[in-house]
Amino acid sequence: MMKLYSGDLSPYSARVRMQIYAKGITDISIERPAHFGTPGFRKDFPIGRIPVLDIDGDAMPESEVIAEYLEAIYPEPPMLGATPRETAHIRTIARIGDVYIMNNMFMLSAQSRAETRNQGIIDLLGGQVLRNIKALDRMIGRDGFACCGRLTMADCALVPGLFMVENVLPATGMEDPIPKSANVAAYWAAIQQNEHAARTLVELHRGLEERREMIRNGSFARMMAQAAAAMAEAEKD
Ligand SMILES: N[C@@H](CCC(=O)N[C@@H](CS)C(=O)NCC(=O)O)C(=O)O
Repeated sequence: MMKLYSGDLSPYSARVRMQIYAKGITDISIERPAHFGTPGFRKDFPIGRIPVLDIDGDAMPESEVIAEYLEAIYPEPPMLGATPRETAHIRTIARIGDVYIMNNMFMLSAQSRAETRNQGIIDLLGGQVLRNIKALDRMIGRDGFACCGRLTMADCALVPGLFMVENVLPATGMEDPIPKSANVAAYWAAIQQNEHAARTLVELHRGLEERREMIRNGSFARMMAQAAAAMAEAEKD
């Protein structure tokens, strides 16, 4: 049985989970790796990030690569296009979700802690998010889906990206740009009604609540300090 190493709050993992739900795939178990964030995890998986798809011990990293692989081996229902042009369009919007929104939001997420905030990082990465939401506003579908009038891999990448924009960007002191981008706002309201998006969003919100509680009770800072010390020790070898 294949395993997806995943975490509730990981937007990249959420992208793959949403695709798994939308395809009705039931023979992939989804689990949080117990040693995630430790030197052992990096030893097993050189990139050291989730998601990872474990295919009988053969580890495949990178959400986009996993998504394309799953599309190839579970082609129904199709989440790419009916024509090469449609597929290119879906991949373009998915890249906006991944490269232009999620990547910047993931790097920004550490800036939500006021004590260690660096305004230069917020201005740089947050500025990119604002620019990219404006671009998305001109490109996004107007019928409740990212494109092509049905759920595609583009929606799977946008849903976790927009979740991060709505829920994490304000914690860095920046205003959420979604309400001011009419087409993105309409899409965001509509896609949250989709059952697969809604299920993924419940998990993302659960992960965010857990993380915020860990920040409040100090266990997140302790965990990060332990992880940094263990990594430094492992790198001496
Ligand atoms: N480009 C990667 C990014 C994956 C990624 O950054 N995952 C985060 C969780 S959302 C992670 O594992 N971070 C651990 C770390 O930065 O050490 C993908 O698309 O899968």
